[in-house]
Amino acid sequence: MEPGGGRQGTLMKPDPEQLRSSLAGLGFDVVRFTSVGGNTPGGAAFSSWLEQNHHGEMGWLRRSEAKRLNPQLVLEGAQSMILLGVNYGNRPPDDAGPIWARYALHRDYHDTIKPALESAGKVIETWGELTARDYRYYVDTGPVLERSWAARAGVGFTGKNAMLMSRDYGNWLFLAAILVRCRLPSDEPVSHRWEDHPVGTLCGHCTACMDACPTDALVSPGELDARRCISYLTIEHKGVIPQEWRSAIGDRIYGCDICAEVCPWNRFAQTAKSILLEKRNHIDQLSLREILTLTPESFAAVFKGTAVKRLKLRGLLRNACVVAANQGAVDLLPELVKLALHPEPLVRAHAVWAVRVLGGEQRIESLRQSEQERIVLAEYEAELTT
Ligand code: B12
Ligand code: SF4
Ligand code: SF4
Repeated sequence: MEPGGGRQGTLMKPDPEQLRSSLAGLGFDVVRFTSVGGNTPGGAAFSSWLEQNHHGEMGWLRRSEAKRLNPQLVLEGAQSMILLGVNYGNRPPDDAGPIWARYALHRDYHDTIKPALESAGKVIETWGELTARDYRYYVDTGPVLERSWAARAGVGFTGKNAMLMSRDYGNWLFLAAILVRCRLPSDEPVSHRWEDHPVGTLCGHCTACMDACPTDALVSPGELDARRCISYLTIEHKGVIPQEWRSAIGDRIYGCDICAEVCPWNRFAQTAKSILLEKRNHIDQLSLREILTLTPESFAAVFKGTAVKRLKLRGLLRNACVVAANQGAVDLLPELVKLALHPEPLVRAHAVWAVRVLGGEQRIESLRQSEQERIVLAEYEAELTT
């Protein structure tokens, strides 16, 4: 029997273009196909990245290494992968307040793209006379090297900033992948040199992203040390932000798009229009004072349905304290002093640091006597380097 179950095995289905247009009709801006045969693109780079501990505390990436390197462990009998893109970026950040990653200004893409993938599954079933066991879809959180497969499928090319860069949409593209147990004709990659030169195929001599990164996290073209990356430090990293990176975080309260924003390829990016996006622009209207005074209730109400909710209030307050210190916001000292009494040690630690950076040390001196938590005491004692 064919891997993947008999009849539907290796047969090329009648009209792949019909499938492509039906999937585009669900709101996907890009629909590309590639074969999953041969070497897994980016596989060696991924293993070497893990070897160097560039993933930091994201242990789930290491745990899923075997699957990421072999789609057959994800869906036995898979023959093709459908790579989908949803264009989301067209709004420069509002310079006045704290800066949010652009993707955070929409309803959580995991929540909006998943139902569309579910519908895509139904389309695939009808189109190919397949069953739900013949495909598997993911957006972001699955064990699939989405950017590398997307490069092979010609969604775009890999920039020196490690982003998947589309000619039509720049890097403002969410990616999703569907593994299928049927053969689809492979679309061409952006450049035939892709296999030899996976990174920076169309970057030329430009190094704008590497030069602009405030923490030098792009340690070589296309290679990012997550432990230094502001996106990792403000979202994925759950503990105390190491002091050495705090000032480089600047105004970035959640995620970072600096290496994306400076990329000249984004000049050609079209305006986002997918029905899968729901703007939540009000988030970037919040002042730092409003953020520093959020309660569990107001946090839940404001960030409901956004990716930020997963950071939790303590993570957001941690980041807000860092931004307040970086902005020299002495007018926010009263709010920060209150946070030095917050029930979460993580918040107290960053509040203590911010108060000290802003010159308000004597205002929290009395709190120090009753402090028991090691991570907070360390902030009272630390030598300030900013
Ligand atoms: C872990 C992760 C992170 C980590 C690590 C990022 C990284 N660069 O590795 C952190 C938290 C830092 C992060 C940050 C961001 N992320 Co992220 N992240 C992921 C996740 C879950 C896995 C990525 C991964 O496996 N990284 C390991 C590296 C080695 O693999 P890679 O970057 O995917 O693949 C590269 C290498 O294989 C390389 N490569 C291939 N061959 C070779 C050969 C050589 C010699 C070299 C050097 C490299 C190389 O090219 C590939 C593309 O860069 C993916 C979703 C997924 N399932 O893939 C989303 C994903 C990559 N993230 C995404 C986004 C949007 C972001 C942010 C923009 C969010 C933000 N605004 O804060 C930033 C961008 C930072 C950046 N410049 O990469 C999108 C990217 C979309 C796109 N157009 O590229 C993805 C695909 C999620 C999605 N479904 O849309 N992310
Ligand atoms: S997201 Fe920000 S910190 Fe991370 S590599 Fe890009 S510019 Fe550097
Ligand atoms: S900024 Fe320049 S080097 Fe970086 S990805 Fe864009 S074109 Fe490539």
